[in-house]
Amino acid sequence: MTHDATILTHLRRVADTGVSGAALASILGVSRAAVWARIEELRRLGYEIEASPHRGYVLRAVPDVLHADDLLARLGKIRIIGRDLRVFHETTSTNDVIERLAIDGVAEGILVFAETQTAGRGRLGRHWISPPGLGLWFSVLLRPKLSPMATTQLTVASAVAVARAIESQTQLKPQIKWPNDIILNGRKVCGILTELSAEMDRIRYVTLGIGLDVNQTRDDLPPELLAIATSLRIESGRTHPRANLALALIHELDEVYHRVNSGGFARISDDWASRCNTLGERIRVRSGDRTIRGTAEALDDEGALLLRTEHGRLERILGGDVTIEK
Ligand code: BT5
Repeated sequence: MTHDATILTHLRRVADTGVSGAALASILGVSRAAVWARIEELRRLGYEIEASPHRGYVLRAVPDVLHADDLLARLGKIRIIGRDLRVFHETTSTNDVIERLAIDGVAEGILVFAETQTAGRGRLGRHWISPPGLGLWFSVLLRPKLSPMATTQLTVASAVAVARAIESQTQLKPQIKWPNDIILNGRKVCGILTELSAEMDRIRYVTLGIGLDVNQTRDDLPPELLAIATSLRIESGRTHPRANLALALIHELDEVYHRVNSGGFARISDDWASRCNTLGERIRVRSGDRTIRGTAEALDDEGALLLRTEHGRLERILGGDVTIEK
């Protein structure tokens, strides 16, 4: 654990009682002046740390920033996702950063957050709007033991994980629109971008990118998103500490990833079905330059959508843009 994370962990533990500079210095094995310098740095990041002659240091408020060491220190037990974690102030796209780490041979499970992205992307090169400090824009490196055909399982499982985390942290009830949207009140609050590097029968790595709109107000949304997008704040009427959400997301993602890797996709897909707003509906799917209409019947064991066409044929769809037809 880094010095900052150790200091924050102790400040949280002692709460109002406070901890002296001398005690922190002895815990860290550094001088009191060195402790003071770290406290100053944490204050600069927005942590409100009071210093009183009687009680020592007391943590009064934490800022809504993502601090890699603090997140790691608070994470607790995980299997793979969250083994390592980095936070960028700004990057092009967190998927780009993960790709570079993957090519360098970094082990799976590392997460990269960015406070803002200058070239955040959706599928088919679409732009993903990622304003500073208002959302969770992050990617995870995965090296799953799946066939390339089963990558859709990861998107579906991640959507379930995101929905579970939103529900536990906000009490909102998100729905999932196949394959990669999380919806609140008919508007998109989160998108998932799964990018694959594979050989014929083997996945080299998967970059799982997730964008969750957290604390935007309607005024923060650009005009082109007003009708289609929302945020947790808009839907719940309050702001949400992003660090808590990030920790819940990591735990849920780690859990579903373990299940997918150990052949437990069927259980996840049951949960998916109960949260899905697409199943049973008449839908239109655009996939490449093809548009198919029919009723969304089920998900198969690779995560593909089974669509019953007007002619009674069952089509298996691996990806595309879904519109629900009224
Ligand atoms: C997605 O694409 O929904 C996948 C989005 C993945 C974003 C994450 S952020 C971290 C990581 N790094 C990246 O560069 N990307 C991932 P798609 O289904 O193609 O939807 C894209 C469409 O969503 C756009 O064309 C807009 O209409 C809309 N959109 C853009 N920004 C949005 C936002 N912040 N919230 C809701 N909708 C948005």
